[in-house]
Amino acid sequence: MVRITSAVPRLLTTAFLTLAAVTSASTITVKRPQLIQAAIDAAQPGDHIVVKAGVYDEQLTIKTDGITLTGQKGTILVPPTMPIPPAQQNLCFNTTGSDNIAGICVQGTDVQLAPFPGFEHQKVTSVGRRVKDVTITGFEINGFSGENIALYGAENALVTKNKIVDGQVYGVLAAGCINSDVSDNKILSTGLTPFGFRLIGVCSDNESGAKVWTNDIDNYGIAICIQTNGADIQHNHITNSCLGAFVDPGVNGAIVRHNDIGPSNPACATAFGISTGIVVSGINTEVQFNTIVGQSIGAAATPSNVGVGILVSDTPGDPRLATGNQIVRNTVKDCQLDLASISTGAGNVFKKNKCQTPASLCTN
Ligand SMILES: *[C@@H]1O[C@H](CO)[C@@H](O)[C@H](O)[C@H]1NC(C)=O
Ligand SMILES: CC(=O)N[C@H]1CO[C@H](CO)[C@@H](O)[C@@H]1O
Repeated sequence: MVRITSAVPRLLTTAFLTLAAVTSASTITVKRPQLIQAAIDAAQPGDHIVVKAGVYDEQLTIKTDGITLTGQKGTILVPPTMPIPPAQQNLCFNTTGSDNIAGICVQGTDVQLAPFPGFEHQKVTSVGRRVKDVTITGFEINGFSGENIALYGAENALVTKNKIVDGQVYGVLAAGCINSDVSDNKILSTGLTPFGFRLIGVCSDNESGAKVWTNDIDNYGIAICIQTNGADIQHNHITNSCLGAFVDPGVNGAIVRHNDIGPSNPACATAFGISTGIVVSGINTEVQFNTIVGQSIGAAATPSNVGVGILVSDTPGDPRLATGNQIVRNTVKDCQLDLASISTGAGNVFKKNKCQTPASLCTN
């Protein structure tokens, strides 16, 4: 008896809080030929926008906190057929050069960008206010010229259970964000373009907090680029890439664990010139329990350029050396060279890896 009576007020409180939440946030349904952007513009913080199946040719911009954007099964976002007029260009326009556009741009307020460096993306130099708690789920997003999804100055953004196809430069990019989470997505490129590989599957160039878990990434030049201190990159399944995961110079304390990488795409030999499961150019990276197979650039291999399973490497011309990286308990097989270090940095450790070549790095 005592336990039941004490439980009642708690249940009532829970019910009351649930009702309060329901009345302050509403669900907005979008159905062709309505525009998704119109629903986003009308939404209040915390609203849930549910998009019914259909093909929507729009570029989307989300600036409101707490928006959950859900695509029901069969909801496909493709680029608008007309060029985006300047008045409708969002912050993500041209962040990858070439007047490229993003499919979904989640953008903070007063986000300042560095100039386009000529490759990859414009970096964030400061953010006035981050847009918080935006979730994107259930969509197929297909064929945008820049990023299929770009998060610029977001906090606690979640990109999950989407099918992200043929983003020309990025499948998903998070830049200047805090706690971005890109998990459980299928991110793929359907083939080479006249320019070679589509560039990057997922990149986290955050201020802090970057989680990239359990994605399937196929056929990108670089599957995952890691540019956030402490980034958490786990349980991803990567196939047909030329670089599976790349930890950039200066990035401190990234965790790269339990990823399954390989084999590389045979086209890497000519279209990319390199094939490596994991490149570690950062500091204090934990590379553990990954399985990497079949990194090869075929007959074009030379002693200084072969397919490598895990490579610790400084970046030529960059003074930030790779130091303190731990390459431990990985399984690497069928690569031209399973492990390699060409870094002059101190404290890089190869330990307890299951592999064959070279014996000097594999036997300790
Ligand atoms: C897009 O970016 C490129 C490279 O920074 C620049 O040359 C070009 O003028 C930009 N385009 C527009 C419309 O601003
Ligand atoms: C690794 C890292 O922190 N990269 C960038 C994240 O974003 C901030 C700005 O918001 C940059 O200053 C960092 O260089």
